[in-house]
Amino acid sequence: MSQIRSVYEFNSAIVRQPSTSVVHGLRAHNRSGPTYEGVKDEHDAYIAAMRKAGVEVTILPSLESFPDSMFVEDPALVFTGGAILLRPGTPSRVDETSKIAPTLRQMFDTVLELPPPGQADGGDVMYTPRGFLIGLSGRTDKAGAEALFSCIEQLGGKAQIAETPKGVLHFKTASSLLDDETVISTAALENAAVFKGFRQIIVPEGEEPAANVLRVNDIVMVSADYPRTIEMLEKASYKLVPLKTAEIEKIDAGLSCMSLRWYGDRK
Ligand code: CIR
Repeated sequence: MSQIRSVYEFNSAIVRQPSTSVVHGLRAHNRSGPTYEGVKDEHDAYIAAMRKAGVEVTILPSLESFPDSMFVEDPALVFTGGAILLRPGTPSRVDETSKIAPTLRQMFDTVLELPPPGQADGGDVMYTPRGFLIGLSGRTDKAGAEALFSCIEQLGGKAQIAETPKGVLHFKTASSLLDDETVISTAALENAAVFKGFRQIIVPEGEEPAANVLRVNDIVMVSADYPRTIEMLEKASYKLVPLKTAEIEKIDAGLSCMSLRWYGDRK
């Protein structure tokens, strides 16, 4: 196995094409859904940005019966040491795991299955140099978080359990890793115990969805729709790649949700 330099160094990613049913994707608020064409454009630009950042992208075919299946981050967790098949915390997404499992079994030597009971979504899991942070949320319950904790330990990793702010879909909807010492988050996570010791950048009020950025190698993918956050990150000298997210945000998604990323020797 090659020596990995940081938790955001990636050479491989899996994405899934959006299905036309994405217009019916889950959303917490009763607002109108995205257009298929709009989502597809955002997804295409995301894949192009990943490739430009030096990542080999495997594109899986769309799954019409699963409107949210393009958000491959949720049914599994991957890292250099292996993959873990999760149990998404909402009924319409549970079977996405069995759809992605064969691909992961092909690509990873070690694939664990989250033991029952409990549920956990990958959107609640942040990979940091100090280990994984697993946020409890409406999708990840205590039993799921504890089961995931032991799977991570079995694969030689470390984990800590965190709280997701009320009313927020996932832990990473409200926070992301920017570099080895720095996280970006909404004000609701400003004093979170799990971020003690990290430098924290807080997104301006009114730009909360901008907290879901995606660090990939030397770049940070950021939503193009939040100029004050972009300005803050530029001042902090991050190399930004702004990407449109207005359509996927209509179904509560952000940049991290659209891929599974890892560094490893390709099989
Ligand atoms: C859902 O509610 O499951 C999708 N509409 C959005 C999933 C976003 N995933 C993520 O943040 N990891």
